[in-house]
Amino acid sequence: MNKKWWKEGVVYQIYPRSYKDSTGNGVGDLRGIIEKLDYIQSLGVTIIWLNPIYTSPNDDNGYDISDYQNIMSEFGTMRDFDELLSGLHRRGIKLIMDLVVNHSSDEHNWFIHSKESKNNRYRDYYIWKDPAYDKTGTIMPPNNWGSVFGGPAWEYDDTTNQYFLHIFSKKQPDLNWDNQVLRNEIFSMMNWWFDKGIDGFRMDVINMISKYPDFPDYNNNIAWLDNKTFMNGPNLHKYLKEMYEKSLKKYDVMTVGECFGLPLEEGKKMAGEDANELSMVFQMEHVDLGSGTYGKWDIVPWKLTSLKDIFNKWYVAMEECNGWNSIFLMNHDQPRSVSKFGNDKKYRVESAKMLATMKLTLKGTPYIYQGEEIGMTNIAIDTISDYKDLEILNHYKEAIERGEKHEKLLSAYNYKGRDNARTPMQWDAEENAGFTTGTPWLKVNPNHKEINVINAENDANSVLHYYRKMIALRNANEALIYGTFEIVDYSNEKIFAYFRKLGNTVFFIMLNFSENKVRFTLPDSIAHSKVTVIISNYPKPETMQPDSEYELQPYEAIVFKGALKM
Ligand code: ISL
Repeated sequence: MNKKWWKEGVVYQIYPRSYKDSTGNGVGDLRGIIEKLDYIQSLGVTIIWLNPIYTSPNDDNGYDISDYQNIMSEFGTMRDFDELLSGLHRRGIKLIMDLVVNHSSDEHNWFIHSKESKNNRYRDYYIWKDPAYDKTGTIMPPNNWGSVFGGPAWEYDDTTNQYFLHIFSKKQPDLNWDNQVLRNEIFSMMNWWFDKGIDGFRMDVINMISKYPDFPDYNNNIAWLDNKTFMNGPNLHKYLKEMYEKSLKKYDVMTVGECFGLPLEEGKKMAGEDANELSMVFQMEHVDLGSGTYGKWDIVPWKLTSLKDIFNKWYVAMEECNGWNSIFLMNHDQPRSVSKFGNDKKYRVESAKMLATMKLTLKGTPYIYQGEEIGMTNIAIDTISDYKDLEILNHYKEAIERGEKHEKLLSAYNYKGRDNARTPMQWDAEENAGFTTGTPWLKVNPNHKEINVINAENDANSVLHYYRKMIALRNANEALIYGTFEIVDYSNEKIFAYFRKLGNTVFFIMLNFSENKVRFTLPDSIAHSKVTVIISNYPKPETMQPDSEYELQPYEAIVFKGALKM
């Protein structure tokens, strides 16, 4: 397996709207990020992923782009961007941008022209279809696909009497990747950013760019699960290879493709070492744990063994193709990791550190989402108008019409809603958490009085200091990057324990995912050996000679390294 900077790096994801507002208009911006560059560097991270900062009417917070080569005015100017990029590079930090090319905004010039007539040169940049008709002759969308954000995935346009496809909101029409001219426009736009000096792209819903050509109806109404419609279509790999040839190959860059509903085999074809497609993918199976048969808002308990299964099968798959994984527990679309996978009440600090230990010791590039490094939690919202996410707002409207109960819906949103991740970054205990001097665009979590960067800096036992140590540990140990991964006591529902091995170096990691004390039988190679305790979230001696059994404290994480009898 080849060594690469992006395998050895640690990524910090910044959601600019919620990071730091430098103007007082309540919206985070590029100059706000520039103010925080020293803080970012102090974490030890080496790569930043910025959520979309391009010109956008913000129907979906920048995931609806109207100009791919300009900066959203709320966020600043291209000069601010250039300053941010050079400020990062000066500090030895790379920058990857969000590439949102499954769809554009309906306010993009391409779409404005595309709508005008059936035979203009932009018509075929988007997916237009004739209406279908039911038995009574009533006009119907071309098929039964629903939009991820509610309602049908087709919008009728009476200028030309056709429907256009929008898998997301109707202000996010899907681009037609079957059109070579459109593809070339996208590749040259990518090259323009690479020539400016950026270091890669995170690619939004990239496995949706190739649709099944006959646009078949779903077999069921759970879109993500149906693989023969708009995901993983027949030309996916052809288009990604073309992107590689016409753009990626010319630069030393990193790419990560966001892929819902991605079969392992497809993932291998994308991220394998010789695939000539992407550096890695975000498979989403583990963040989907806790969703029932009816989808995201159907909340069911999740099991530790399922989490192990997912990490393990993607580990094995990537070993088979010499590929590389991404390791993340949340992003801007997911609830806070400590609220979902840890315990944000009694054991917030312990469990946030335990999750940090896992993220930085699994095999793959780790991603930290802003605020995760101080153990930020979900927010409790009890008024629907305090939510700003269109996914929640659209779902609420439809669900209430169907007769679902307000309380049940709010509790689902409080647990899983995307706004949990998007509340402003908590810098201090002051009003608005030091995020803005104005009115924040989304509520600040009231727990910022306790959970904030200043408090964390001043507390030697904080999640923040622990993150710094974990990042430094991973950066300094090749075995934690390139070493093999081997789970011990697989069926244990409370403890996730595993080896990382490279050459003579062995790490043994034990993570307690429960609020109980748990006795764990150590593998023979560890029991009765003299081992170094590299790090733990509880006070521990520097070396130990553990018995055959080790008792873990609630949410304990402990990493042994040592002269082990292998
Ligand atoms: O969880 C989801 C499905 O219910 C969505 O939030 C999912 O994350 C999304 O559909 C795919 O994500 C990406 O594309 C979207 C954008 O809204 C997300 O923020 C982005 O990460 C459309 O561009």
